[in-house]
Amino acid sequence: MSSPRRRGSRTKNSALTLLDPRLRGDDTKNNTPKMRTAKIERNTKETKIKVEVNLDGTGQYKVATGIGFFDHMIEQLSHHSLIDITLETKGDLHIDFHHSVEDSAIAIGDAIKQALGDKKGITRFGHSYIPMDETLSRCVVDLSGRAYPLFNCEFKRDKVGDMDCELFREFFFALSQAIGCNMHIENLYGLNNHHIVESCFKALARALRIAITIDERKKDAINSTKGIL
Ligand SMILES: [Mn+2]
Repeated sequence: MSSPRRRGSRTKNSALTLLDPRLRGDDTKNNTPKMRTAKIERNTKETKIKVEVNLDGTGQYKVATGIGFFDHMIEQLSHHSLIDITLETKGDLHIDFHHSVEDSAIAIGDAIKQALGDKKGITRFGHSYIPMDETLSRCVVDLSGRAYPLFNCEFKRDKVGDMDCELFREFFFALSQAIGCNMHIENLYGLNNHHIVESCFKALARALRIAITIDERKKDAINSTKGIL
C-alpha cells in the first residue's frame, strides 16, 4: 500500500538551506571558475608554432598553417568541439608537410593538456559517430592520462588536396601522445577521401567536446577511482 501524499510537506527547510555553502554565500572565493585556457609557443629548426586554446569556448578559430586542407581540418576540430583554437604554424613546407602537421599536433595537444589542468570535474570519456554522405567514422576518447592512439583508416588515394593521406595518422598519433589520452579513430566505410578524413576530424571533435565537458554532478571530483587522471 502506498503511503498517502502529504500535502504541505515541501515547505522551506531553513536548516537544510544553511547546510548548502552556495546558499550560505560563504564559499565564494573557492567557487571562482578556473579558466581552462592555454597558450603555447613551440620553436624548432623545422617549425615555429603559436597555439592558443580555450576549452570553454564557442568554436571560434583562427588557423594558418600554410596547408589549405589541414587548415580546413583544424577549423572543423575547433568548430565541432567548441574549443576555441588559434594556430599559427610556420614550417619547412619546402621539404614536405610532415614537420608542420606533426608539430602542430604536438603543440595543440600540449595546449589542451595544459588547459585541462588537474582534470577536475571532466566527463573524461567521449565518443561520436559522424557520417558524411557515403562515409561513416567513429572516434572514442578517454582522457585518462595514458596515451594510446589507434587509427584504423584506409584511403582510396595517396593525397587529399596537396596533403599526403599518411600524415593524418601522424597527426592523430602525435595529438594522442601530447594530450595523454586514448584516442581510437576508425573509418567504418567510405569512398571519398575528403569525406573519410573530415568525418574522422569531426568525430574526434564531438568526442572531445563530451570528454572535456564538466559533469555538474561531479564537478569537484576527479573522475577516477584512483583519484588522479
Ligand atoms: Mn570539407
